[in-house]
Amino acid sequence: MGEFVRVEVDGQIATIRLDRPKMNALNAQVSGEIAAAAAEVSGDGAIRAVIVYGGERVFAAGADIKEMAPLGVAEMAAYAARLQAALNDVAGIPKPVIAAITGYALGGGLELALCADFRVLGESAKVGQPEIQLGVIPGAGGTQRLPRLIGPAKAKDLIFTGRHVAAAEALAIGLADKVVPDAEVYQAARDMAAQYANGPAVALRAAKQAIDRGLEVDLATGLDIERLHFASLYATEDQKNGMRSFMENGPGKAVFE
Ligand code: CO8
Repeated sequence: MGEFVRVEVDGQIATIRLDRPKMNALNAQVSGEIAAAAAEVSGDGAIRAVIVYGGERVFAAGADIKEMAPLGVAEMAAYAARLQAALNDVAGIPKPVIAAITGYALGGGLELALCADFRVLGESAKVGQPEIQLGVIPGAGGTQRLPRLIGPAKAKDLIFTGRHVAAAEALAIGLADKVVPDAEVYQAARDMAAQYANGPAVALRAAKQAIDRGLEVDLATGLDIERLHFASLYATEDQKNGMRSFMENGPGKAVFE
């Protein structure tokens, strides 16, 4: 349990809760606590889906500018490496992960949200990569994960201008997966998480890893990755149970442990 990042477990769903007033700015300590939280939820087999949440008011306004501003080049390289590593740990959580976003998700805050599988936004949420206005560029995955999600031209528009994107536009360009009234963001994320929490955990992990690794490699390698994961699932009880259930009861009736 960190000072600024808590893991709250409710049934099969864990919430990684950022809580560093006023804006959940991501300083070095928060980076370390995010990495620890990602390790905790990854390693606990009872947790089947994860929500990343910054509370009712703000998701995260980015890396801590006051902490970052005075650093030299070498210090900055190490600092950025730590934040990138922490966000890689979130991206690598081998279960469905949903970012529940109220208020601002800017800079490193949006980069954290990009490490989730899905993003639920409140109607008045604002997201963006404003680093250009600080004379720098996104440094925690924004130049890489954002174009992979919304395409290079839209990513360049957001990164070149640094503008704040409203929830409706985020939905239209695929940066948000769902927009709901502000007060319903967390519950909407829980509902989404609950859809997956009862699924076959090993197959969900294999699907996530095949998709995410596949996006980084050529098609032939991606198909190799897919096939190896597919075959390995024949070692699971879920595969036997899922196929037996289809043959005995028809489609969609399997209940997984
Ligand atoms: N870092 C540190 N403090 C912040 C940050 C931040 N990113 N954002 C807000 N704050 C602080 C403000 O300084 C203010 O502090 P105080 O009350 O002590 O004066 C408090 O939070 C409230 O902020 P505002 O008064 O500005 O509140 P508003 O509601 O008027 O505005 C905004 C909210 C729009 C979020 C505004 O604060 C803002 O634009 N913040 C900066 C957003 C930004 O530029 N984010 C990108 C940061 S850079 C980054 O994320 C790079 C990531 C990758 C780097 C890789 C290595 C780490």
